[in-house]
Amino acid sequence: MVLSASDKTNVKTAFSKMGGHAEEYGGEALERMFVTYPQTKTYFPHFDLSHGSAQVKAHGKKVAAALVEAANHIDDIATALSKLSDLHAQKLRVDPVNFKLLGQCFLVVVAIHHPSVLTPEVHASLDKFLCAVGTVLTAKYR
Ligand code: HEG
Repeated sequence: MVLSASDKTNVKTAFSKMGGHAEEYGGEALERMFVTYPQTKTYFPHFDLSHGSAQVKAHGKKVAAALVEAANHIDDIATALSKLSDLHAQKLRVDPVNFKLLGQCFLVVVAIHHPSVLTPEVHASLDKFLCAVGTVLTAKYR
């Protein structure tokens, strides 16, 4: 998954337009993932997954912060998310298909809140970026 120079610019611009909202978008993306793809709930048996759950919001903040970190270090996402990659590989072992599902949900949330940001080009760049993040988080599975 090679991001071109314009992909990198598109991703950084999109996140800057999201501004401080990225954190709540993480929670909204998670809620959509749990409702639309209920099999993803199996990884969170210890969470309250009901609408408006504080745990989902708090987790969404963490996920979004990791995405922002990756966007800020877009030339070396593997290093930026190295610890998170260890955690997903050694402890969480989330099936890689689920990263695609969360990525799609995140795109939908961006589309809802920032329809003018999500041109086809930016959509494609964000999709590549989210795939790259998923690849990093599943790269150390053995
Ligand atoms: Mg993962 C924990 C990021 C996809 C299931 N995830 C975490 C944490 C972060 C994170 C930052 C907290 C780590 C910590 O506490 O140190 N996750 C993250 C990203 C993405 C992702 C950036 C993809 C964009 N995660 C993902 C998916 C699933 C999943 C698709 C399952 C469907 N994550 C998961 C679980 C935990 C984390 C079960 C532990 C939650 C907890 O017990 O607090």
